[in-house]
Amino acid sequence: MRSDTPVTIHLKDYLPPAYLVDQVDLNLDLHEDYARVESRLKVRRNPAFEGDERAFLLNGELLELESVRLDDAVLGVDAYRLDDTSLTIENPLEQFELETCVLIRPQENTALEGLYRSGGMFCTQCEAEGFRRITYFPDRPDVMARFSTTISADRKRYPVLLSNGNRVQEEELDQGRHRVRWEDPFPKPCYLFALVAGDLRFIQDSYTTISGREVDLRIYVEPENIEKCDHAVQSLKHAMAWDEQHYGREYDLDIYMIVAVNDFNMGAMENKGLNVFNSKFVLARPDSATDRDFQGIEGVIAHEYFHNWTGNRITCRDWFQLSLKEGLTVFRDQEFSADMGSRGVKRIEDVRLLRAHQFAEDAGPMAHPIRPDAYMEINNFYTVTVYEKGAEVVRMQHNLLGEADYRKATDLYFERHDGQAVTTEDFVRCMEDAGGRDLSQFKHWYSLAGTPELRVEADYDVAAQVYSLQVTQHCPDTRGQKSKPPFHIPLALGLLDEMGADIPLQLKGEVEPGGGTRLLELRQAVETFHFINVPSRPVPSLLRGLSAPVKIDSGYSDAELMFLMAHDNDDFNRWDAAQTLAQRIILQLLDAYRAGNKLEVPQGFIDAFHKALTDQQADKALLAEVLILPSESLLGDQMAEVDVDGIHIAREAVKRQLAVALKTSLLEVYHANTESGVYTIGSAAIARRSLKNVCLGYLMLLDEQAIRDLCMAQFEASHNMTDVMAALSGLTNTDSPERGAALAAFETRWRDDLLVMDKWFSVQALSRLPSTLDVVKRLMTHPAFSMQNPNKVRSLIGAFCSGNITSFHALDGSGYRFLSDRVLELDRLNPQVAARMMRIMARWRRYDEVRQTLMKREFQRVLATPDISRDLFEIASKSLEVK
Ligand code: B3K
Ligand code: ZN
Repeated sequence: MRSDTPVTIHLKDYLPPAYLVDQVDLNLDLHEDYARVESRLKVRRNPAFEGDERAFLLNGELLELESVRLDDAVLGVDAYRLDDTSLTIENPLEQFELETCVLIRPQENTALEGLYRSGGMFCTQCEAEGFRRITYFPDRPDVMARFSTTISADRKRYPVLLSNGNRVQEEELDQGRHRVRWEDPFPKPCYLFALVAGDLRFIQDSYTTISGREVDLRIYVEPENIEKCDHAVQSLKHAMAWDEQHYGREYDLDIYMIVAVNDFNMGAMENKGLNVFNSKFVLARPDSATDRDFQGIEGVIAHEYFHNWTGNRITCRDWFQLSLKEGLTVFRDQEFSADMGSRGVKRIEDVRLLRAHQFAEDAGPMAHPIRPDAYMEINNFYTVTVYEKGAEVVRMQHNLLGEADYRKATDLYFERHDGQAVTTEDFVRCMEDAGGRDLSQFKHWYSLAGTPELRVEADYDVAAQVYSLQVTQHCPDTRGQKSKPPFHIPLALGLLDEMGADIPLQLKGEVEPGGGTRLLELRQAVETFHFINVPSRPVPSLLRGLSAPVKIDSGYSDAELMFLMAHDNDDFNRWDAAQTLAQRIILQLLDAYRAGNKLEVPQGFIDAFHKALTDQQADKALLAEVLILPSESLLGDQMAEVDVDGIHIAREAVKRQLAVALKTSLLEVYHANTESGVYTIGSAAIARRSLKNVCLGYLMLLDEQAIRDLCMAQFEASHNMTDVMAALSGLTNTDSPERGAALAAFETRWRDDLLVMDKWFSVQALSRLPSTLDVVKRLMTHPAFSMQNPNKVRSLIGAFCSGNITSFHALDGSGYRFLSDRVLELDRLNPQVAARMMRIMARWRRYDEVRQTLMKREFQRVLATPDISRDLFEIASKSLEVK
């Protein structure tokens, strides 16, 4: 057990800082076994602070304090207070300069927070509270200061020394060392500080902003990766242009740098002028990266770039406001990606993620509003809720205001709050002011957790030609929040006539009909809408584009779903109808399986799939999405108690029967979309590859030698990683000689490429074959694996525990034991990653009693372990809390 319970921080206790810092001058001296950090702060009392507090508190962790000087006089030990997490200057003047000197040990930092080593380089990660591991500082985002950073290090080992802003000075020192000084003209919170030192190469490009300023763009990587940066730099230029066009935002420094590092806790970090990236989101070449990787890079590069305005120029007042920058920036990157590729597919992917992970989080013990009101460890709140639901909440405001007013509102936001640290309330106020709307009820979306549920009942009056929809909303109770008030929900819908065309919509009381899609605004628990002049009973297309992050029970018949699947002019809803139908069929088969009956897929469903597959006019990208059945975890979410094995059996049965029935068409579509000629990553080519590979996935279930040969041929002939991985993954699920041959060939070809080896680990961890856990354990001893590298942990252990549902949930509890063993091991090295892994079991109450007991036991064991981190404690204890 931990000897103490970590403190909970509450939003309601927020107080502005008692002191502000105007200027920070840092001096970092990097050595092989330590670094010395001198800091000089210009501090003044905050005029806006009204409390009595006179002390100046600086956070600091794992620092060895060497000296403190106040206005150039050395402070004796009785003039300040020091403990494990802070340094307090008791009663300073209204204005003063404080100098501290500390020693830190980047080489021993395996938590990858603060200053640490990754391979041969030094790098930093400060968000959320890593800066306090570099020096003493009021580490909170509402303290914004100007920074200068002077770095000195050995010239040979670390020829490249980088920090935020502009390089202003460089000099040679004795003993082969050199020194570089950087100045960042923009005040920023310390979480945006960054430093990199290493033997790096860079590719250089430039971008001319809309007002004609030239920006130097550089991507720094280890020498062997210099050929893999083109896509990243192109993506950056696209993002810069997009932000000028869509938000009127221009870049503000003369240089923009991105550095790729191998050891990184998350995707990337938006430090001012110096983004640090997980190399996974920078490096790509067609032979080493899949289409998804290319898209991921484009999206993450854009996301971090967009933060320059939404996050850096305007930042968060406190960490409860995290969604202010993350929700908004995710919405921005989603729209950017939609414009770069296929809008329909992008929305489908985003909604898949939202439903699979965010809805699940919202229904479990870790449920929290997008603006949480309490936390123990803020790193545990970089969640799908804050990010993805946060983006949905911005999207709803965008849709409620409409494009033009939304733009006015964001213009106002940038004008009103530039240079400030603000709250989500401030953001919504701009939406209200510019849009002329009252969003007070809408704000429940920020403060209440849980996924609202809509129930729709329709009635058609033939004589009056009136179609009525009664919509009931309800939000389930979540941790600490019961009986919630109704939400303000935008509900986009259309009504289809018997030909499948949209009926022009006219609500009772309106003089003229409007367009085919209408955004209704729900505000009450139960509301009825009457559409007039509806000539015959329509089929409603509800919640088009998922216009709100809610669940909906539309009461469709199978026939209506098939009709929508074939005719709805909303791409998203066509896909959604297919998903709902597939889900229904799989759950029906599951019932049959439990009742001991034969598992038979209804012919109507097979016909609907056949029709979709052979439709010559079909959009290939969308078709590929339609053919992917709902995931096992999503199906589990629909059940009162998750039936792990039953779901797997029913879903596989549907897939196999589709493959048998549609074999000829699947093969035709496969061949018709097999590329000949030059590889490109344009949308059309991506669509062809994904359609072809979905077909291959079905065909491989047939367990036929001819198909395996086809798959092996694709594996061997392909020059692009998308096709290679699709083939490898198909083969890895078979118990065949080709399996071993392909895995071995892949390993030989890629053993020196860290990122590609991640794929090799994952594909094996996800294999459907029995005894996969043993394989995973063996792979942990592979030379390319390391517990200290988060990408490796995620691609092997994470993939197995969260993606290999049947093996992980094995009834002997071996999967659970494996996870908690790894979590405890990791917690000593990297608490952030350990806590994230532990979340995989957070929804243990959803399973049968046997599994519940086994999982609960693991949580208890984790909690009983001495000195677990605050990160892990919070997840484990909240997961166990009585509901
Ligand atoms: N802002 C960072 C995430 C920091 C996570 C700290 N635990 C990346 C991003 O969202 O852009
Ligand atoms: Zn972000």
